[in-house]
This record gives sequence, structure tokens and C-alpha cells, in this order.
Amino acid sequence: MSETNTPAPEAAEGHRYTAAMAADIEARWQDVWDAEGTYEAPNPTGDLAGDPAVAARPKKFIMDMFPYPSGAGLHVGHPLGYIATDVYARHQRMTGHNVLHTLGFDAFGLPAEQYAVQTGTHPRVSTEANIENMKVQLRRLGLGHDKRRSFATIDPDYYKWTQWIFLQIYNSWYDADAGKARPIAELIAAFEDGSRAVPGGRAWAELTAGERADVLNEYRLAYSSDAPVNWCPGLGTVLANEEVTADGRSERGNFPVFKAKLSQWNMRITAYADRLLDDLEALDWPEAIKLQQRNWIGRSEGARVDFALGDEAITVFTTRPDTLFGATYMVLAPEHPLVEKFIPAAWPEGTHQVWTGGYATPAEAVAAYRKQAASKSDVERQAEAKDKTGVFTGEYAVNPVSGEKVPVFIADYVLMGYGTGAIMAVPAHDSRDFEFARAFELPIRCVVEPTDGRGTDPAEWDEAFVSYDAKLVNSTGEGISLDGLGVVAAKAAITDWLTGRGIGEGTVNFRLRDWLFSRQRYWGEPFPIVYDEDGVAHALPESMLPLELPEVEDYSPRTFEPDDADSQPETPLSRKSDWVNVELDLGDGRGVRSYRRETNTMPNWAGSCWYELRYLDPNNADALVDPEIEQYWMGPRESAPHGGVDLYVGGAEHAVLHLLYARFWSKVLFDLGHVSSAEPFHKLFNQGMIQAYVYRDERGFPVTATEVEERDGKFFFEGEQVKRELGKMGKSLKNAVTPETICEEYGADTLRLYEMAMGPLDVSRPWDTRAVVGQYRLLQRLWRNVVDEETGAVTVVDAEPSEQTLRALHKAIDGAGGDLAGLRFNTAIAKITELNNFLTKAGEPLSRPVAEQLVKLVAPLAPHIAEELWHRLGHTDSVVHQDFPVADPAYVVDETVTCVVQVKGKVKARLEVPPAISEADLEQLAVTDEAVVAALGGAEIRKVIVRAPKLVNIVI
Ligand code: ANZ
Repeated sequence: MSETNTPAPEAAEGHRYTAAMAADIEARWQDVWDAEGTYEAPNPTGDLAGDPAVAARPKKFIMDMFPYPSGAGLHVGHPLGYIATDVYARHQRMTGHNVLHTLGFDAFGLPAEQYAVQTGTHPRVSTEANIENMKVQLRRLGLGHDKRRSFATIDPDYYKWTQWIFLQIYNSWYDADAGKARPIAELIAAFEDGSRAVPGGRAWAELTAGERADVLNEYRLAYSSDAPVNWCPGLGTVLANEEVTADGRSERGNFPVFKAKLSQWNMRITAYADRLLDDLEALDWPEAIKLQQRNWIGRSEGARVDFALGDEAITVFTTRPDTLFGATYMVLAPEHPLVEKFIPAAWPEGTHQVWTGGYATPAEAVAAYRKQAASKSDVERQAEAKDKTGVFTGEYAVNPVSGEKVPVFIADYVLMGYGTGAIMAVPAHDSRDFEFARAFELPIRCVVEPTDGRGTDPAEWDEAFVSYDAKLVNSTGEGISLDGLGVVAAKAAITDWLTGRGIGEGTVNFRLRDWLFSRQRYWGEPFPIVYDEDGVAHALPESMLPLELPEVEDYSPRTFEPDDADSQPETPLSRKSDWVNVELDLGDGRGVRSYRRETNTMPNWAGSCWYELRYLDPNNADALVDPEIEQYWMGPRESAPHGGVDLYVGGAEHAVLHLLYARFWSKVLFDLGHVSSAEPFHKLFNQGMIQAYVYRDERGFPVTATEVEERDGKFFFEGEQVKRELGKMGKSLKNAVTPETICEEYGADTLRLYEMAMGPLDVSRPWDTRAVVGQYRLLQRLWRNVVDEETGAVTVVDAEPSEQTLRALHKAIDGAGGDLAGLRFNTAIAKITELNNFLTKAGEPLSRPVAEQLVKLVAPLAPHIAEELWHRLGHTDSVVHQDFPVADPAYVVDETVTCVVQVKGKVKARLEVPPAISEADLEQLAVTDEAVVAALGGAEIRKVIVRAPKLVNIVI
């Protein structure tokens, strides 16, 4: 049987729940909900302010990671998270919360631009069409979104505020003493009145405008820099570190990426490294995601140590200053600027042949090696398995603790962008250094005593001895000995010693780099920055926002041969000269002047860095969000000390990029007083993926999954046997199933139930169209339990339900309610199914209160059928805002079992106890039972043997 053409078992006609009836019910209620604004969430000002009862309710702000409106539309894998948040939001609404749930569109980005390049269609036209299409698809699912709050990042009303936030970041600096961002105006004032020294030592008043701009650029949180960036000629754009793969290629397109010096905008996210780390603690996020962020930020505690080389000092960063006595050589990154300063004209007498790489002079060796290193990515350079290469610089530095002369090498395993770009090499205790030392025949000195029995002579070792939990040896020098100390104590002792001599200090180093924020793209937010005739950058005044994207003829940046490392970017906006060159009065007292606009655009991450805030107050023309509204929905609270969205659901692939950038922007806005929440997302949940079967023919090509037939566990396509495997769902694997197909065959409620029933939300699961019918049957039985399929009338009676029915009902309420609150939708559905089956088999007409509770239980999961039944049961208001049923504990406990209590081997009492009673509770019950107390007659109890729940034996 094929994957998707299992016909749904239809009713003949009439009052049975069929796909046709579902379609009718669903469309009808969706219209009513829209017309009545059923899901509109009032804000605490305005509408809510007038209603203290509503304002007093607790709130829940529930969010999905918003979608990119792709031209391919949605397949059934996409809405998994949207359905989950919708079910949760509906349950929260029914349990007395003000719920804010909406969905916008993250709509800048490359695909629309590439489509524009290919077809000439303006990216806005194709993007808006895609958004419309996606809205239709999403509406069909019955998602309870507040549609008034939806927007797309490409709306000028929205990106006006993205640009505004850029200006706040640009116009602020990080005051490390205060531990927060402050307006740049305060820094300028301090430079002016002399309370802060101007770097370079001159007075602020003496500096030219350009010099001042250069000084401030070193402080601004958004700054321009011509530090080496990832330049991708094949794409014609630069990329953030996060967009470059482990093998040094572009994540998109898989082109080579080179290091190039280009003037680019950067965000000083590194200023926040500590806070980004510390504040993770209080977030309710999956541990795995926190770990990825911690690793990305990469905090290392260590020391800086100076090694003297003539008049210069080479400063290294090390996490193991305790091993200083074992530093037998040094390595500088090939690009290290000090190298030029000290290379001698000739190799020193007797230089080892291997060290010279066969070159005649150190200068030649260095030049050749630098060239070779430049063609490699950082990741390639760091690869563990790779053979260590390098050359001697011809110079020696002095190990400050041993006084020994150590040779200085350059090697590509040391990166310029980390620490100080220079290391002290301790081959005995660092594996990379060990390999290098073996390759270059350098001395290896053991200074940490091996605990694995290999002895202290490195000549006998096959690898470095790496341990943080051993004792120091061979480490005694002038006025210091580390011998016998453990690693931690030795680190502290040597750091003190270095600090005392002014040749080192304890320091913290981060792996995190500043965020490269310029893209050579058309379809992104323009920077609100212009340059004057001297090239000095100026911010546009707020009154000139939004700075809208101009129309252009050609949407593509100039691209180059993928390996043309010397190419230079040329942005689409730079060709639009009447837009680029403008006469403006910036309102800064300089009058009308000529300026040149910045022609890069912001990266597509910008729009998603703050969208949660705009959902709160989407039409505010005066502020990005009203502070009172922000405080209400996002502000700090006991359970969320840094504030943030109550639930944020999305894929785990956003562990670092989006989530780190959004956290950074939140902190800046918080520091500057624009918001009360220092974190955007308090609770994060990663949904699993919906996978799908892929069928491949003999050549390994995917064949259309819907046309595959199954016979005796084998699969056939056009008569030929094909292989089945599990993979991603999508067009390229010819296995995409659209939500529309399933809605047509069964209805949206069935699709919703199926997606939620497939397994725990955070686990990936294979799609199986044939299994969808199971949930359809559940809804058919539910319908039949309430509605007469002959007449269409409700069948409920006003009689009292039986005790057994009440037990089944309240157990389901108790279980399913807890499950819905805990995002355990699959088990909630199992419990509701059990109840529904029980009621089907009970053989008695359903009593009204039971029917109503049942309908409310189902409402979060299958809202359309619930709304329909609710109205058929005679109600005129929506089920959406009814109170979720509350379980009566009297009916929730299971029936009791009889426990026999023996004293001296004789039965003295029989107790009725819950089957799950604990041993301690049962013992307590037994020894305090009246009959037992009488039988004991005051005798001392020697021992109580408890076999819960059935037996207690008391020995006296
Ligand atoms: C001496 C030493 C001895 C080291 C030892 C390690 C073990 P993390 O933890 O990642 O911060 N290092 C420093 N700067 C480097 C650079 N620019 N490129 C490559 N490696 C660099 O790593 C810090 C350690 O990595 C430092 O501590 C340094 O080697 C090396 F038994 O110094 B260590």
C-alpha cells in the first residue's frame, strides 16, 4: 500500500464526522474566530487597564521561532512546533492566563534575493507572495494567533526599529567598571572634562573630528573595523564566523572562505562575554544548548606571561602557567606582527636543518610559510590529526622562570585571533606541542608527574601527559619552587610570582569574537549611517528612519571565481549612485552637507534579534515598545529573574547564532533602559524533527514516495524494487507531504492530533501517513459519543454519571491537564483516548457534565471539533475561553486494596489503602490503627515488616 493514498473511511452521508464535515466545521469556526478576535490578547494598558479582573490574571507569552517564508511553502514537518505552542497556549488560556501568542515572518535573506537575481522579480514581491501563501497554510491549521500582532521583518515600520536599535548600539560603549553599556555621550563628556584620559594622551579639544571619531570607534558597541574577515568570493559577501563550516567553507553554497582585510561593521558582543555566560544559569533551557553557548563563548582562565626577546617582550596566553618550567620553545602565529621586528638576517650558527625548512634565510622561510598558512582556514589549521608544520624564526627568547633560551617558531597551529597569537610550548603536557617537538626534535621536559606509571622521562613517551590533577616536578628556580604542588596551587603560586615581577598576570580569555555585522547584499536592512567628505561616519537622526531600501536594477553583489582570494566586494546598493550620494542636514549644527551612504546591509539575523519585543506593541510609532507593556509581558519575575518570554519553541539548530545575538541585543537595550528584561527567552524548548521515509532506486536516486507500493514488507516503484530509509522531509527527497493533503483527507484537527501524538515533543519521529487515520477515528468516536449520527441531535442526558464514569473522567482530567501543562502532548492524548474509549464502551448515554468536560479536555488539541460540539451542547460563547476542567481528587485516587496487619503472626486488622501507598505511610497507618494498638497492649515493637500495599507484620 502506498504512503499517502490510504482512503479515509468516509461516512455514507449525513451526520457522521467525516473529512467533508471536518472541513466545513473548521472553515466555519476559523471565520468566526477571526471575526470575533477570539485570540486577541489584551495589553495591560488600554483595553486591559479598564478591566481589573483581566489585568489581575497571570500572563503567558508563548512564542515560536518565526519562519522564513520560503517559496516551497510548508510541509507537515514545519508546523510541529507551531501546533505544540498552540495547544499549550490554548491550555494556558483555559487555566486562567492572559496568553499572548502570535507569529510573524523573518523575511529578509538570501533565497528571495537569489530568486530575484534569477527572475528579475523584486524580492519584496516574491517574499510577500510567499508570506500570503504561508498564512493560508497556517490558517488552515486553526492556530490561535493574535493576528493583529503579526508583522514581517521587511516591513519598513518594523525595520525602522531595527535601524533604531542599531543606532542605540552604535551610540553606546561598554563601561567595564560599571559592567554595562552607557550612552557614548557620557564618554565624550568624560573626555571633554578630563575625568577620563583620552587614549594617546592628547586633550579632547585638540583632536580633529576625524581623530575623535577614531577614538570613539574603539569604544562604540557597533564599530567599523578592517580586521581580517571571512571573505567569500563565490558568494560575493563576507560571512560571520558562525556562517563558516568546520572545513572553512561557506555554510550556504559551500564555497571557499578567505581571510581578507575589509572595512566592515562589527558588534562588540565580546564586551558581554561574562554576562552572556553568567546569565545562562538562571535560564530554563535544555542543558545541551546551554553547553553549546558556553563552549562558543569559551571562557578560559589562565595567565599572560612575557618572554623577553632583546628589547621586546613576546606575551603569551596560557591556561597552564604552572607548566612554565616545561616551556622549551615558543610559537607565534605566522601573521604575528612581532615577527618582522626580530628576524635576523641569517640563520644562527649550527641551526638544525629541520628548523629552517631548507630556506636560505629566516626571512625567506617566514615569507614562504606565511603564504602557505594564509591559504588555510582556522579550522583546518587547528585540526588535531594534522601533521605539525612550522619554521624557526632564527631568534631565541628567554623563559622568565628558568632563564633558559628557547627557540621561537612560527606555526599555523597557533592562531592570530586567539589569546595573544603567541604560545609558550610545553611539549610534555600539550599534545599539539608534543607532536611539534617530536617533528622538530625539540627538547621535551616533564614538569607534571605522570600518574599513569609511564615515568618522568619523556623520551620513553608516545604522547603528552595531560592532567589537571597531578603534582609538579622539575620546577624549581630563582626564588620559586612549584615542586610537590598540585596543578591548582602551582598555577596560583606562579601567577603571583609573575605578577610580583611585572612580567605576567592572571587573565581570562574568551573564544567568542566580535560579531561581523556587514553583508554585501541587497535584501537586508540598510545601515542608518552616512560618511562625510573626510570619510567620518555619522548616524542618521531618528527623524530620518526608516531608511528604506531603494529600488535597484541588479540585486546581486558582484561575485567572483570562488578561489579568487584577492577580489573585493561590490555591493548592489553601491551602484545606485543617486541614493548613495546625498545632501543632508543631520541636525548636528553643520547644516546641509554632502554625504555618502553606507552601502552594506545588515545580516539576516538582525530582524530576529528583537522581534519578541515588537509582538508586544506592534503599532507603536513612538517607541519600539511601551515600557509598561514590556514590563507586563516580559519583565523579571520570581521564576525568571532576568525576565523573558515564558516559552520559546524552535529547532536546536539555533543554539548559538540567533539565540546568542538576541541575548546580546536584549542586554544592550536593558543597559540603556529601554526594556526591563535582560534576557529575551526565559524558557526554551527544542522540538524534534519530523522525518520521513525516502525511497531510492537502484542508482540511489529518490523516487516519489506517494507512488511507492508495499508488498510483503518490500517496496516497489513502477514495478522495480526500491530501498527505504529514514531522512529529512522535503522536495529534494521527493517525500514531502503537505498539510493541505492531510487536511483534505482527514481535517486539520486530525492532523494536529496526529502530530502531537507521534511521540514526546523533543524527540524526532518518522512521518507515517497511514497512521494518521488512528487520530481520525478518535475524533469520529468522540463525535459519536455526543452526536446522534442518524439525526444530528446531541445524545447527552441530564442524568448523574456513574461512579465508574466519574473515576475515568477525573483521572483523565488530572493526567491530561498535567501533561498539557508539561508539554507532554502525546501522553495527554493517550489519556483522553482512554477516556473516550471508556465512554464509547460504557453503553450508557453520556451525561451532560461529562460530555462538557470531555469537550473542554479536547479543546486545546482539536479546537474546531471542540468548538462545534460545545455549541451543539447549547452554548453560545466560545470554548476557547472556558475554564479547563479541574479534577476532583476524590475520584482520582485509584480504588483501594485491602492490607492485612498481623501482630505476632495473627491477623488483627484489615486496612483499605491506595495501591500506591508508600511503605512508610502504610507502616504509620498500621501501627496507629485502633485494633492494632489494642492488640499490642503497650508492648514494645521490635520490628515492623512492610510489604506494601498488602501486608504489615508487627513483631513484639
Ligand atoms: C601552555 C600550555 C601547557 C598550554 C599545557 C596547554 C597545556 P583554551 O583552553 O582553548 O583557552 N594557545 C593559546 N593561544 C593560542 C593560539 N592563539 N592558538 C593556538 N593555541 C593557543 O587553550 C589555551 C591553551 O591553548 C594555552 O595554554 C596555549 O597552550 C594554547 F600543558 O599554554 B597552553
